[in-house]
Amino acid sequence: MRLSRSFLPTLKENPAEAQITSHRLMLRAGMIRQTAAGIYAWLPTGLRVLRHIANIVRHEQDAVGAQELLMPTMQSADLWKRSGRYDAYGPEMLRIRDRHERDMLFGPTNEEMITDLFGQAVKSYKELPQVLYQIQWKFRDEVRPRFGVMRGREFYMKDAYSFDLDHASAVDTYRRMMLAYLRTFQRLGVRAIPMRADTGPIGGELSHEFLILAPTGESGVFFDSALEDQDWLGENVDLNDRASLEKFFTGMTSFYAATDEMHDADAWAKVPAERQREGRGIEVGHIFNFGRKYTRSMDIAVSGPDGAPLYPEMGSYGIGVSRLVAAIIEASHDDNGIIWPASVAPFRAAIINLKNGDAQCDAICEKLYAAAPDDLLYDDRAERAGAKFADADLLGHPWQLIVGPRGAKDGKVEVKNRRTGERTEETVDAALALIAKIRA
Ligand code: 5CA
Repeated sequence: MRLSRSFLPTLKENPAEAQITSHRLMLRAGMIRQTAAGIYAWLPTGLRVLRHIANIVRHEQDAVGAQELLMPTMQSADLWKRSGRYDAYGPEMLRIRDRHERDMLFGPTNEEMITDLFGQAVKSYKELPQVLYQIQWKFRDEVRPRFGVMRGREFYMKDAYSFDLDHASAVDTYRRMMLAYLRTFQRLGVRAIPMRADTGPIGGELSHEFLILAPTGESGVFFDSALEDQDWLGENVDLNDRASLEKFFTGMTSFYAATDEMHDADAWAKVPAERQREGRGIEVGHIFNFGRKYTRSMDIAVSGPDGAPLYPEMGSYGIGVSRLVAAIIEASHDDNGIIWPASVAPFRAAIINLKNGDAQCDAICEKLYAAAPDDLLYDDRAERAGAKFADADLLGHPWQLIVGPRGAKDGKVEVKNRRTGERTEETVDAALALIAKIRA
């Protein structure tokens, strides 16, 4: 992308309406704009990050055998009347009446719709287990939408739903999903700590929340720092073996982790003092096993081994994809702007031409840019160097490839690492190799 032609409305000043860093930086970096209270348009740079996150989420869901589908945002109230949640859900549900006076709603979540779809298609226990997911917009009419996309009214969520024959098999599914989540967050370049959670209105007994540490988080958290040191991508788990899943899960849950709601002072006291971590966290994911709550209330059964009707055990598994964009920024920024983990950065690197129109500078920049034009941001504007550096730091590209007349004479590019601030002088070929390496 050539910056001179991009729709990238950055702001120099801090917008008055933003109270937390991520909201401020997302507005300043031209990623989002508010269009109504708690409702945001995703501008090109913001959308790139949202897509990168969604793709990593998708990849790890597929890896544990979940299948993607896409359900509509608009739902019929009849579905929710069947489960009894239409009245129970309260004012957070946006209710709409169509021209035929039919009650509709903008989905806040999809348990009812997926259970109905499942019931129409699956008739025999032999077709279980099934895990289905979508990445789709949700609407919750929050009383106090705030902090930008962190707590929006319209937000992007990955929601998965599982159907199993019995409780033991539902627990296996839950554990596979747990592993998928840990791997997803690790690939996103953040640490999200799983904590035992209250099941709330969704119901059920087995539930974990995933929290990213940040001072602006809404929950207090207590955890054993050993959880931050695990390499979940390297963890060898046989997804088809119950004993292997159990070993992984008991190992993981043996480390203390709880939000203030579930905190247990006695268990906490047993964690070695040097490993005790206390702080605040942002909830970026939540997984639940709720047994037969919806299959029973909506009367969705398959025929069991003996021919008798059998109500599948269910779970649901959410990731706040749009909230993650803000949460990653809360966890990874400095005074100058965002510091993107390479896996989700809008661009692999920025190319900064310090002297547009200089034949050598232009030639090197064009050569670098040609290596990945869709994935590099080439600052070819007729701006001062200082303004270009400030924008590159604000936007948070993991690398800056700086081309000035002095270096260009010798065919050299200055390479700056945004996170460490380290600068090295490289040949054009070395810079090209770096471009190839990032997110390859
Ligand atoms: N049906 C279940 C899981 S599929 C469910 O809805 N779970 S949830 O209510 O916990 O939402 C899942 C995730 O969506 C949360 O962990 C959070 O990261 C995100 N989320 C929830 N409400 C909002 C909101 N108002 N703005 C942004 N993200 C939100």
